Amino acid sequence: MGFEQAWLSYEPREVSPEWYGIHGIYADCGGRITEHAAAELKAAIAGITGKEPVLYADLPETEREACGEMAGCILFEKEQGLKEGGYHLFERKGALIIGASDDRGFLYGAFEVIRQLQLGNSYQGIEIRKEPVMPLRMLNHWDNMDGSIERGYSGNSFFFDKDEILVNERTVTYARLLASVGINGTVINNVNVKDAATWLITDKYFDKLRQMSEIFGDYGIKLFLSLNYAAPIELGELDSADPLSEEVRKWWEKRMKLVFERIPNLGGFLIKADSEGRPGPFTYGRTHADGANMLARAAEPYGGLIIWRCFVYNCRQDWRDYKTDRARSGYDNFIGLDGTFHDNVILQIKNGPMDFQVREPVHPLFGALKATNQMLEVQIAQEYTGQQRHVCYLIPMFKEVLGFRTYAAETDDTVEDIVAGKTFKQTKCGMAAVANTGNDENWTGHDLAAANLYGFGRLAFEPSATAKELAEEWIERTFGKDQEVLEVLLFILMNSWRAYEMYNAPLGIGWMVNPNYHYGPNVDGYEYDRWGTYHRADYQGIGVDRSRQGTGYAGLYREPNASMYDSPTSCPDELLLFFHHMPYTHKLQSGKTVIQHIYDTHFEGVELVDEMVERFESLEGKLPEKSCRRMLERFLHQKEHSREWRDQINTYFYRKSGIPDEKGRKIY
Ligand code: GCW
Repeated sequence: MGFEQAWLSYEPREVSPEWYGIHGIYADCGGRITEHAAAELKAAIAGITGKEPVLYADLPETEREACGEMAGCILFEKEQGLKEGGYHLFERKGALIIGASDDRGFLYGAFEVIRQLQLGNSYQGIEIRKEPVMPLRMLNHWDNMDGSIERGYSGNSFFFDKDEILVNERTVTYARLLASVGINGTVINNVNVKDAATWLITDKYFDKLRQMSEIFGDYGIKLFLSLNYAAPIELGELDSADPLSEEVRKWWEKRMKLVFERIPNLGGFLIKADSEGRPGPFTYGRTHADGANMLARAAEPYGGLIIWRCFVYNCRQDWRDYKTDRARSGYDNFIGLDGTFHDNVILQIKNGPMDFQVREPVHPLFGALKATNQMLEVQIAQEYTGQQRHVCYLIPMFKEVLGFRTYAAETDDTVEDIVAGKTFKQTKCGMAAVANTGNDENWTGHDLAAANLYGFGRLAFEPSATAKELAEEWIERTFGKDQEVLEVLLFILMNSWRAYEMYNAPLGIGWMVNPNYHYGPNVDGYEYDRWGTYHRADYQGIGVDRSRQGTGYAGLYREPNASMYDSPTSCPDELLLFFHHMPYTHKLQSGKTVIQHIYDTHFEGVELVDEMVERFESLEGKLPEKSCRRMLERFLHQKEHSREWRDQINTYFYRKSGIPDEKGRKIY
C-alpha cells in the first residue's frame, strides 16, 4: 500500500457491485477545479474497481442524453441554492448526480463520492446534501526556509529546502489530500518569520510561489504567507514599522500591490506580532488594531485577509510574581480592541489560554469578543501531546472545545457557532490547525497521527461528525475494510487522548515537560523560569489560584461559566488545578483525593497504554508491513516513556506530600 498517498490510496478493494458498472463521467460544467475533481474521480474509480470510466469533460449538459444510457454514469450538474463549496449527491435512474453551485462544490462533491466508494457503500438511493460549516478551514505550517520545521515531528519541510521553494509531485499530493477533507487555505511558512522568510514577499520568490499557489488553486486552496511585521526595516528599505507612519503605510500599499499581482491566488497573511520576541506595533506605542488595520487596508483592494494571532503574553515573567497570569494575557491584550478591527482582519485565537496543553479551558476571548472576526487555532502537531511518537487522537478534544457554551447569546453560542459565523453573523471566520506534516513517507511520522490531519479537515467542514465516525472512516479508507483492524485501531485512537492525559501533568495544570523541546516529564522544568507556566506545588498542595481571590482569570468568562470555574466545588475535576490551588487531601467530585487521583491515573494510564500495545500486536500480518513496523516501534517507545511519566510524576508528589498510595503500588 502506498503510504505517500495516505487515505487517498486507490488500490483495488471490494465495493458495492454497482460501482463496477460506472462507465462514464460527465463534467463539463465548471472550470479548472472541476476538471481536477473529475480527473480525481476517474482515477479513484479506475484504481479501486479496475474499470476505467470515460471522462466526457467537454460535453454540454444538453447533449448528454444523446450519448445514450445514463445509468452507470456520474453527472456533474449545476444546482442553484447551495452555499459555496456545498454539494448534493443523489441517484437518478441509475446515474449518480453531483449537484453544486460552484467549482468548489463539485470538488468536494467528487471527494464525497470517493469517500463513499472507498467505504464500499452503495450509491443506490443515495441522498447527501452538505455545505461547509466553517468558511475558512486552514492549515498553518511552521516550516522554516532552511527545511527545518518548528515543532515538526515527521521529517523536514516539503515546501522549503536551503532557502529555496520546492514545487514537485508532493505539492500536488498535498493539495489533493487537503482538498479531500475540505481544507481551503494553507499558510506554508512559520509564524516566526526570520531571515530568508522575510523575503518571501519580494521578487526573489514570486515565481515559485505563484507556481505553488496555482497547484493549490486547482484544488480550491488559497495560499497564505506568514508575514514579518518589521519587513520594511528588515528588507532594508525603511527605518521604522510604525503603523501610523505615512511612509510605512505607503510602503505596505506598494508591497501588497506587487505581491498580489505576482501571486494571484494568494489569500492573505498570518501575523505573529509582539509575541515571543517577534516585532510588532508595541515598539511604537501602538495597538494591535493599529498594526492589523494598517496591513488590512493595504491588502483590501485584492481581497486579502489579515489573520492576526492573539497569542500575546509576557514571556519574561518573574516566577515569584503571583499576580501576573499568562492565562489572562490574550484576553487583556485584545478585549479592549473589540469592534475596532477592519473588516478583512480576523483574530486567530488558540483553543486555550496557555499553549496547546493536553487539557486547558476554552480561551476566554471566545464569547467575549462580539464585534470582531475570529478564528479558532488548534494544534495537530503534537508539541505537548506526545510529538507524534505517542499516539494521541485529538479530535475528541476539538469536539469538546467546539461544543463549549460561551453564553454570549441565548442560543447558538458555542465556540463552533462563533467560528462558523452563526453567533455574530460573520463570514470571515473558521478554524486553523498547526500542521503535523513533513517529508516522511507517511506524512505524519506516526501513521496514526494522520487521523488528526484527516479529522481536522473533516471536522471544520462538518463539525457535527463525531470523533468516532471520523476515526472509523479514516481507518477504513487508509487500511481497508477489516473488522478486526477497525476495532483495534478504533480502540487505540479513541482512548489515546484520555491515556495521554492520565499519565501527563494532572488535573489541568499542564507544563511538566522538559523546557525548550517540550518532550518527556520534568515536573519543575518550567517552575522557576520566565515563561509564566507554573504549578506552584509545595508539600501541602498544588495548583494556580485563578479565582476571584487569585488572579481573577475565572471571572473573564460569562456566567454561569465564571461562577462554575470560580469555586472548587463546581469546577470540573479535570481543570481543578488550573483554576485552584488545592491541598493534596482535597476530595474531588469523583470522591478521590487529589493525591490519590494523581497516583491512580498515572498507574491506570500506563495500563491503558499496555492494553493498546497488546491489542496492536494482535494485528500483526493484517497491516501493511512497513506501516506496522513503524507503528510498533513507536508503541514500544510509548510503553517505556509512559512509565517514565508515571514514575516521575508519582515520585515527585509522593516525596512532596509524604502521602502514600492507598493501594501500596511501587513509587520510588
Ligand atoms: O509555545 C509556542 C511554541 C512555539 C510557537 C509558539 C506560537 C511558532 O513552543 O514554537 O512558535 O507557541 O504559537 O507562536
